[in-house]
Amino acid sequence: MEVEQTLILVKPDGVQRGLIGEIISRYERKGLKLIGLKLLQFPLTKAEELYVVHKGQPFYHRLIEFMTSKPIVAIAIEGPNAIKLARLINGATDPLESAPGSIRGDYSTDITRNLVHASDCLENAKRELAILFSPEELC
Ligand code: FUP
Repeated sequence: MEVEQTLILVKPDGVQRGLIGEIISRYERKGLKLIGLKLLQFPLTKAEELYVVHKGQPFYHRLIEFMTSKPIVAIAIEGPNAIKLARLINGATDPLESAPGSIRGDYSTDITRNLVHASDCLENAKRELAILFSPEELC
């Protein structure tokens, strides 16, 4: 059982729809620990850094525009197998595959406006946490 840290983002649609509390409670009630939390307007350069692997994809510009359009909430989470667990709690990217009970499965029908982001592996979790949090911002 690996204790891991991962990055979660509540995307602009989650903030605008008033779902911050509902979303955070999903990770908390699972037993994952919040070690960093902030509301911010996502700077363009940081959004591009986060989604660098998607550069060139047909949805890339739409995604960057969406992520920088309104405030987001960045959350650092820690716990056993936190990376995989956070992605299970979020649900699949495709709205036709996100299971009821997951955040996307319960609240979203759209592949871009899908409420949440979570890092997909240890390497990306480290890289993405460093984009959103300085070491002293993590408790
Ligand atoms: P996920 O890991 O579930 O957040 O999904 P991906 O890393 O595959 O995609 C990152 C983001 O790109 C998604 F959250 C939304 C966006 N995206 C689209 O807008 N259209 C697509 O066809 C695929 C992804």
